[in-house]
Amino acid sequence: MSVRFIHFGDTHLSRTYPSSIAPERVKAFNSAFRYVIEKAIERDVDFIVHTGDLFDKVNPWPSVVNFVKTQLVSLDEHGIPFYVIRGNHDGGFDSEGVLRGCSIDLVRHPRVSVLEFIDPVYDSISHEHSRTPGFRDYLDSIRIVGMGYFGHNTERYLRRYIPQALRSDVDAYILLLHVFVEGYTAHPPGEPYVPLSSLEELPFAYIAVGHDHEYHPPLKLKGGGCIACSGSSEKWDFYEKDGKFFYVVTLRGGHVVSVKEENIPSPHLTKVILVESDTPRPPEWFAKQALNRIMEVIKSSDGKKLILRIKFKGELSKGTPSDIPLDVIYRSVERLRKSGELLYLDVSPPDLDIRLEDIKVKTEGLDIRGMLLDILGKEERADKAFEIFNYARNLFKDDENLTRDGNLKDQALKRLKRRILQLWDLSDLNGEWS
Ligand SMILES: [Mn+2]
Repeated sequence: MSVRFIHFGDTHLSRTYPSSIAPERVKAFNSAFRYVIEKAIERDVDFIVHTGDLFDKVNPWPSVVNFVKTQLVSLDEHGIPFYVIRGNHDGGFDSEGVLRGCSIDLVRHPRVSVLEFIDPVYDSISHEHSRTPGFRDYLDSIRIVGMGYFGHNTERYLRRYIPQALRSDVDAYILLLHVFVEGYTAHPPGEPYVPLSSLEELPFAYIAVGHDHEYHPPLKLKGGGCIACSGSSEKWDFYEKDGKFFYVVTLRGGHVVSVKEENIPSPHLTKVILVESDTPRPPEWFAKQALNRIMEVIKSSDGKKLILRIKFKGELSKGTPSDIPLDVIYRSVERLRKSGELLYLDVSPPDLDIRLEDIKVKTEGLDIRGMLLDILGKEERADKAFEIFNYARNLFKDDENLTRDGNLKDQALKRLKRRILQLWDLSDLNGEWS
């Protein structure tokens, strides 16, 4: 028999970043989710597997919870089961490993019987699934094993729950994971992962992987199965690659015969614009270049709304990063912001080398006495104030006088006060002011 299903994940519903355009972003994540559900109905697939991080947070917006329920109701009307596991964003356990609230619980609905939340720990303590912890069968022919997120304990849980799930005479096994897989996905240092070698020999026809937000092409395994990571469904931050996908998987006779990726469209174009120079340039150059690049991106935006971040890199030929006239950029894009083409723009802290010699000249050249004269009006007063300034400056130069926070210690402060009293001949105040 032939079975067709959709695999996607990391939908991060209710993602509110960047927060100033939270409603727009929440809508974009919803629309990616709706797109895949509609495709599932249109293609009349047998079921859907979701590899975790359904929601971005344990407490999603109520409107988003409602939205998901509506989508599940329409899957229900078409009889398409929705198998889902817990991602790290969905909650489930606190840092002590104690079972807590999980966002997926929020979308249970009396009208919906197609939602199958698979989790060995939740199942073990439930009335309904305690005898099938961590797995569900589709029509007695396909067993879907779901592991959810167990952090650094993942391998321990895999060893505990997988063998007991594999004792049956179904046509095929499918595994749902939410963890980095070393040898297939990224695995950032210090992050929990499972090695591909520990999965390769298991009798799974298809291993669906979530957690890594980048798409990875399906990989054939030694044991004859196939592993695939769909990535997230909408850019979660500025640094994810363009292009978001879901998979349509066909199984025949217990084996994967095809895995096709399909694009998930987005209403937004989220991009980092890197303005970089390999020769030293003045601050104005960086601003002008950023503006040109923004205009280029707009031309190629294809009607999508822009979410942009500017990053400066290189060396300044004069001045400091704060001399880059950002106001020129913001003023120039105001029209685009009003027309709605530009949703969001920020500038990340510049990574610019500056010419230290220039900066030094600038501070050394400050005319402190002149400034004091402007404020105090008379030469004699300015001279006294300038002497105090120098006295204080010398106190600050000696670490012995300073607290750990860089303030003057009591003893040094007393010396400074005494000097002030002396200079202005206020010694009769001494008692009150020491
Ligand atoms: Mn995720």
